[in-house]
Amino acid sequence: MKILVTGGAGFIGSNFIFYELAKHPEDSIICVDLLTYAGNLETLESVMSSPAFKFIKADIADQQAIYTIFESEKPDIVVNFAAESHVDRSIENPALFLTTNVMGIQVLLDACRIFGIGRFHQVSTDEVYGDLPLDRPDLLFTEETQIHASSPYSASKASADLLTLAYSRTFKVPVSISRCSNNYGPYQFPEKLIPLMIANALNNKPLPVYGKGENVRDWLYVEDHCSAIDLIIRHGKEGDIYNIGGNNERTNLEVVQTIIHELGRGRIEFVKDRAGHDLRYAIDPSKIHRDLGWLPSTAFDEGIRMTIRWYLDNKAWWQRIISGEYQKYYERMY
Ligand code: NAD
Ligand code: TDX
Repeated sequence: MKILVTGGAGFIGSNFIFYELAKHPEDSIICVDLLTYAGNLETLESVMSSPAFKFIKADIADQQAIYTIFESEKPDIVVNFAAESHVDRSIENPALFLTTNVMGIQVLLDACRIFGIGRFHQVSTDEVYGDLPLDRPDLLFTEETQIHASSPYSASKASADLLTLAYSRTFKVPVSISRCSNNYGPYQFPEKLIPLMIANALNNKPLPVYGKGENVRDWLYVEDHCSAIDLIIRHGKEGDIYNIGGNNERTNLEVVQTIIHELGRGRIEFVKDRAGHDLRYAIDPSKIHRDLGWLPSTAFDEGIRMTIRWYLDNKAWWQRIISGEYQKYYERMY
């Protein structure tokens, strides 16, 4: 089987490529990525020379480029990770989020419709459901929860989900959607909470916690997200949505304090809150467990230790990022 993975030079996409090549050596992967600030070919170094892997630099919103790839490569499955993925950047520049996350997916779905596909899988997020109150731990997002996006990022991802479902109903494109909670693990860009805090602590910079640090996120080790997507694209029902999460809720403050404890260093600085900051995300993953037998295999305490170890062992990877384009953005934000 030939799997076209978009956004494979980013955090989750690259981890998915490693997972697939190891688990299904009979399959081949074509990675299509624009190599934006978040895409890093260095991450894919270990698979670049594999005969089962091919990299193509292209923009998912570039119709001609995408049609040419579909025509020449004839993929069996498309897994779409490509996106602008950072909420704070979407508050700074919403337009880019619409171009990639909405127009880009329309181009991909049209390509699937025109050239044919076995499955188009959209990698979505729990953020499309909006947020939950902090004082109602009984409430969780299910697949039936109404879409209620808060940020330009989550609105663009919700639009992508709606387009995916529309192409399924109108054009009978075989689709599936997964909505996952916050991921963490190796190769995450150091603008997201966990790698930013690790990098700042190691660079003797303050750890910027938004507001009072009371917001809650539901954390999942990236490999568990990859195993869930692998199951959905092979055994998931066409047209279905699957929530993915590990029942691992933590306040931001708890996460940052864990990192400080594990590293033995780091100083918190409470900073201005994010505009429209979602209070709490919490996924009910019972459908994917019931229907596909999926369960996460990495507990948070173990996952955070493995992640910290990875950032300690791979300083060159993230130090290069911090000294480059990201630095300019970082200076504008703080
Ligand atoms: P990331 O920012 O690390 O990677 C995104 C990748 O997409 C980069 O390699 C980038 O170069 C590429 N890209 C961006 N615009 C492109 C375009 N126009 N054409 C082709 N490639 C383009 O993101 P991530 O954290 O790995 O997230 C991957 C996907 O998973 C996203 O769709 C995101 O919405 C979703 N998701 C992320 C999380 C999370 O916690 N990180 C949770 C749930 C869902
Ligand atoms: O410096 C920071 N300080 C801080 O307190 C940063 C970067 C974040 N935060 C807070 C904001 C959030 O409550 O930490 C929490 C996590 O922030 P992010 O890492 O930016 O993630 P989040 O906004 O929750 O979105 C993530 O999860 C869902 C991903 O970035 C999305 O791509 C995914 O869809």
